Amino acid sequence: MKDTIVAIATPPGRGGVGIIRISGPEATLKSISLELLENTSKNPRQFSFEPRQTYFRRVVDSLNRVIDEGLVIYFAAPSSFTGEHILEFQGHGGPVVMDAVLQRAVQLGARLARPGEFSERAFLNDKIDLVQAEAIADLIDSSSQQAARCAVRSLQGVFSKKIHALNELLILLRTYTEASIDFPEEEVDFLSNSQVAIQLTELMDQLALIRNEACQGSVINEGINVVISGPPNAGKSSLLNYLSGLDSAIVTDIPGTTRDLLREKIVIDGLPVNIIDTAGLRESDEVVEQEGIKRAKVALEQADQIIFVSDGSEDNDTGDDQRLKLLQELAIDNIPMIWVNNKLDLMAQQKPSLCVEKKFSKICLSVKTGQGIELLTEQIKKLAGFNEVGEGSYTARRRHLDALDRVSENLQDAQMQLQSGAGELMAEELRLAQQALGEITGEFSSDDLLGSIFSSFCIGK
Ligand SMILES: Nc1nc2c(ncn2[C@@H]2O[C@H](COP(=O)(O)OP(=O)(O)O)[C@@H](O)[C@H]2O)c(=O)[nH]1
Ligand SMILES: [Mg+2]
Repeated sequence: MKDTIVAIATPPGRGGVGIIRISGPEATLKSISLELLENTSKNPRQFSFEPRQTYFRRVVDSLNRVIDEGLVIYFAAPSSFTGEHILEFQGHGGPVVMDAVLQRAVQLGARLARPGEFSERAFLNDKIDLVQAEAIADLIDSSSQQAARCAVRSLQGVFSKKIHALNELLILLRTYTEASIDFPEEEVDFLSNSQVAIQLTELMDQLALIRNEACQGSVINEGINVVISGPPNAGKSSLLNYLSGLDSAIVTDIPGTTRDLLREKIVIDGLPVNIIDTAGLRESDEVVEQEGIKRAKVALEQADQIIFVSDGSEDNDTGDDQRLKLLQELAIDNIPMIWVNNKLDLMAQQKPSLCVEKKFSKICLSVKTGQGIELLTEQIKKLAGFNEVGEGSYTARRRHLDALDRVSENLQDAQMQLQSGAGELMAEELRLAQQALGEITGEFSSDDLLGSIFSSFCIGK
């Protein structure tokens, strides 16, 4: 039998109301509640709460001294969030009083819940699937209105439904394929049946569509990492400060001011962006600066986009070749790059401009006056493939994209096997595809995966 868990569900600190949640098997939950709450009924050993009704009760300690008073709500299994019996106590939201109620529940036999354990139980009891469980955490963590709206839609099952529809198509194809392998005497020669090829193509088209939507969803949910790099004194830290609207980075005219990586989270029209400012790249004998440059290079490799900032006012035109050379040294395959030619206010030609080249786009702007900054933010959105969030959008995670990519690989291999007439090998690829698809909703999932997902949740959820 499972144990009974308890946690404070409201955030730490002072608040008007604090909520304690207890979930577990009927017998233990009831016995804990009987001791925890002051008894008011005529028959003191009777658990008398009707499900989903509110009751005003006092929480008492072992000597019957009142710890707190508030509302009690009981949810009977399976009609509760976890699918188990749940008792919620809404008391006063002070850290000391909440902790006292929590400790009393533990004293009576409940165990402190691990982070995400309520959601994990909801998942294990089939109340929600894994995508929905993740959406709960994403909703709580969402950094913009758009992200929150998308997370709610995932929570309501919009994403899961699409995965299920894909799974249905896959099952149909597998049933047919496996049947013709298992019953060769029926002589259903499925390999030469063009219907199979058509179904497979349809499946791959659907998958590509969902992959695209999920990609948007993951960008909205997890944001992108934009790393600012370039030579010293170009205005990198000034750019971080400007974009974040904060004075986080130290700005001086002394080259080599920034050493540590500085991170700020901003939201550009609903797109969450982690901006990382780095030490200017140059040869240096100084140990601290060398370490800063080393860290800058590591950050660059993990970037989703790189902003290369240069001082465009330095030797105006002749300097451009040198700057371009530095940019090319910095470029990393498959990471989009924006060249910000800064200090437009000091240049002869003072109009902001955007010029899209094959390997990068070049924007002339001034961080000091703010001229041309919107060209940069627009370009960041564009490179992230970020469109306005539509009514059907939902959040996804990188984990889901990885799984969808594996499904796609399996289907491509299946197509190849089909073309070369290897029925059994095709069937095996389809099986693997279904398994990868099942990892998304949690139908097939290892304990390690579940552990890593739920442990990142907050306590009490
Ligand atoms: N005139 C002008 N000066 C700027 C501009 N952006 C930054 N600066 C100045 O350039 C110097 C170096 O800036 P900083 O942000 O520390 O550069 P970093 O070394 O690349 O981080 C500072 O004195 C800034 O005030 C700009 O657009 N125009
Ligand atoms: Mg700096």
